[in-house]
Amino acid sequence: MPAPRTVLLTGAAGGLGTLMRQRLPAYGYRLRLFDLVPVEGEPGAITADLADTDALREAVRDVDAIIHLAGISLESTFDKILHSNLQGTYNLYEAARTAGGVRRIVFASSNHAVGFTPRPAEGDLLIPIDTPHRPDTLYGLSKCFGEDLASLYWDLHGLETVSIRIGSCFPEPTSVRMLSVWMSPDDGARLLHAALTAEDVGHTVVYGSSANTRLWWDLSSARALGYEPQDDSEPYAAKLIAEQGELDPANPDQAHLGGHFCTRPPIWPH
Ligand code: NAI
Ligand code: 15L
Repeated sequence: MPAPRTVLLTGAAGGLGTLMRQRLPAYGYRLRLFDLVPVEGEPGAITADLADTDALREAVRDVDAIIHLAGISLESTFDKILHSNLQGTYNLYEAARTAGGVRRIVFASSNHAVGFTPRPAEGDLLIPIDTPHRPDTLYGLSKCFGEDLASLYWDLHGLETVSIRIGSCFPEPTSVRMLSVWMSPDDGARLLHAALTAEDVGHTVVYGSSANTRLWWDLSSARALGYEPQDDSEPYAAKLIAEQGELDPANPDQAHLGGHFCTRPPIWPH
C-alpha cells in the first residue's frame, strides 16, 4: 500500500517508542505521539491514558496508520494488564474502527505470547509463526489477546494489522538468550516500515528480530512483508558467552523462548 503519511505512535515515551521515534521520520512519516506520561522533548505529544476514549478519538483523527506500542511491557498484576493491555488495546481498535480513515495498525506483540514454546536446539527447525499460543505470563497472555483482537477486527471490520512478536529490541544484546532474539533498533524501524507499507496484509503475524546467527524462529512471514534485516547479534556473542556461559537446556530459565519469564517473571515496578 502507499506509505502512510501520518502515523500515531502510542507508547512514544517508552524505550521502544523512543528508539523508533528517533528513526521513523527518516522513512517519511509524520508521527503523532501518544503516551500516559509526557514524551521528553516533545511538547506536542498527547499525554493520555488508553482508557480515555475521548483522547483516543482525537488522537486517531486524520491518521493513516497506528503503531501501537503502549501498554504494560513486563509481567504485572492482572488488574494493570487488564487496564492497559486488554481494555486499552480494545479502546484503541474501537477508536480506529470508528474513525474510518485508519487503514492499518501495527501491534507490538511479544515473544512471550509463545514464551513456553521449547527453544530449538542447534540443528532443530526454527519455530514457525503458526506455533500455538503458549503464553509464559499474564503479560504474554495479553499479547495473545491483542493478536486475536487484531484477527477479529480484520475478519469483522476489514481493519488490517501486522502483529509483531518482538524478541528483544534494545540498543545491544545483554544476555546469551538475546543473541537469539535480539532485534537491533535499526532493524526494528525497517520492520515497522515494511509492516506499514506491504500490500494486503489482512492480519499477519511475524516475529521481530534481526538476522541473528543463533536465531530461534522463522522470519519468513516478516521477510514476505519486504523486511530485510541488516544486523546480527553475533559480534556480541564471544563476550556474552565468556561472561554468562552457553545456555543450559536443563535450566528451566533457559529452556523456552521466553527465558526467565517462564520461571521468575519480572514484575512491573509501578
Ligand atoms: P516500555 O514499558 O518502555 O513503554 C511502554 C509505554 O507505554 C510507556 O511509556 C508507558 O507510559 C506507556 N503506557 C503504559 N500503559 C499505558 C496506558 N494505559 N495508556 C497510555 N500509555 C501507556 O516498553 P517498551 O520496551 O518500549 O515496549 C513497547 C511495546 O513493545 C510494549 O507493548 C511491549 O509489550 C512491546 N514489546 C517490547 C519489547 C522490547 O524488546 N522492548 C519486546 C516485546 C514486546
Ligand atoms: C518483552 O516482551 C518485554 O517487553 C521486553 O522488555 C523484553 O523483556 C523482551 O520481551 C524479552 O523477551 O527479552
